[in-house]
Amino acid sequence: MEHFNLYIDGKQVPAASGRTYETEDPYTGKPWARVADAGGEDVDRAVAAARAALSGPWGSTTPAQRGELLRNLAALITRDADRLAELEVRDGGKLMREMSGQARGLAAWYTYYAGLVDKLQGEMIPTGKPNYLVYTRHEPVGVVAAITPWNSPLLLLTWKLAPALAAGCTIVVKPSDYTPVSTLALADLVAEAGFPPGVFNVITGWGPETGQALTAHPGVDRIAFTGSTETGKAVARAAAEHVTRVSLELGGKSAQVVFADADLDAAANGLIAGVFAAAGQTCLAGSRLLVQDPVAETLVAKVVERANRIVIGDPRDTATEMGPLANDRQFAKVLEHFEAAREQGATIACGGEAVAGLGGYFVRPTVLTDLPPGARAITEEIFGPVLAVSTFSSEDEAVRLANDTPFGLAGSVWTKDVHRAHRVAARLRAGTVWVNAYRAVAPEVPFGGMGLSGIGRENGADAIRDYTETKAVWVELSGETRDPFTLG
Ligand code: TXE
Repeated sequence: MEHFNLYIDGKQVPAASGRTYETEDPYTGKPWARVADAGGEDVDRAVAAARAALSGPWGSTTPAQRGELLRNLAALITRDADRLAELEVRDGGKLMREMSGQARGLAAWYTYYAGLVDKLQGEMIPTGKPNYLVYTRHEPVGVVAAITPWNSPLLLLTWKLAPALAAGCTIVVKPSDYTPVSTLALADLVAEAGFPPGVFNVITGWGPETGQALTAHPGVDRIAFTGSTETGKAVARAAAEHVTRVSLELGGKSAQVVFADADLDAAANGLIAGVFAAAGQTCLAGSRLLVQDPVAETLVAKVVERANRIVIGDPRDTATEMGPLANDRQFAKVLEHFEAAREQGATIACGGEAVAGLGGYFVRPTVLTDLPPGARAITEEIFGPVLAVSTFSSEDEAVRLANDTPFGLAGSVWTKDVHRAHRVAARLRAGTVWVNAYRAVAPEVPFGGMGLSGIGRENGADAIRDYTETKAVWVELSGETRDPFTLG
């Protein structure tokens, strides 16, 4: 059993209460690490350290210096990518073949924001008042509370951390209770990169206790959350108390819309990537297939054939294509959805059951057809390897079905008709639409959702501004005294 402390003000420290809890390896279903269980006192300490760092040496770093620190961090992440990936696989059951690439890919976010940091310029604003010089400054918003989920802990943290550090903020992270360890390992690299103590702090513990205490803390200036829609609402309510700025990256029920003229082999591959990669445990999972009638049978047959060949097993084995679900709760939730689909009269084209004999939290890749409208598999985020199939006859019907959800995170259009591709991409109510592709993300490209999928966009050039406050400075030029009872 390995032991991990909190990381506050540049030091590893136990929880003030001395409490700890165990995290499980979802492949074995057995505990492998013991981590500190932070309480209110620890949250106070971490927020105080982050506040103090704002007015320490970090507060007076130049953009170029912050850029250099971010580049140092990128290099260290690349150096230690295998170890970071190993920790994520151990804690969350994700595939080594995906996570080693993902861990290496993180560096691109830090170098991208390192390149942007000295372009964060204010502007001089010409107004109708000639006796004023007016300009804006983009100042760091302050202390950022980052709450992250278990499905891609370091990637989803990086989407917050890289722009926040570039902007000059300090951070307190509360990783998911299920997968805290890789974030603690990152803290060592942040220190080694040369960021001063207090700039990056990690508190581990349970959502409704540690997470709630952090989001409700009056010393937090900005909350960046990724997780479920229900918890996102609780976070938004906590943020409202102190009118704290908040971004929410929440769930999804994204549709992959396949027209009859599409390359069906490419579409089948995109469907597999969209819903079976990471065992469907991604916010952007393409969990609904909307397929045009004439090709429905052929396409479903292709997906089922490939789904039945997916290699399930040890996530550390590079031959494995699908590992276990990340935790016992997720396992129970997916099995419950299999039952619901059966009760609602779905045809289980493949899967629909746990994998016997492997231990851990394994389920089979599942394709559901003949679902009645409004079936739970069509409306609810399952967060597992479950594809719900519906058919359509016209473009209008496809768009109506795709948008018939309160979520709006992502979606795709598969067609060879360039006119239709752009037309439908414009009509889908989602923050990301892929055309003849799925599951591509990049530091330069904004990502986020509409409706119940969230508020705000991560990534892209604007994300750095999202961690600043814009200040307008008015400088009176004439030196004369004005009438105090007129505005402007
Ligand atoms: O998520 P939670 P859970 C969805 C997915 C999954 C479901 C439940 O459908 O089945 O959510 O997963 C912290 N105040 N997604 O329960 O609760 C918690 O400790 C402050 C989609 O793991 O949203 C963790 O760090 N924080 C998703 C983080 O919130 C609180 C990714 C997310 O946990 C808190 C994960 C509170 N009151 C799950 N309660 C996506 N969009 O990618 C919990 N937390």
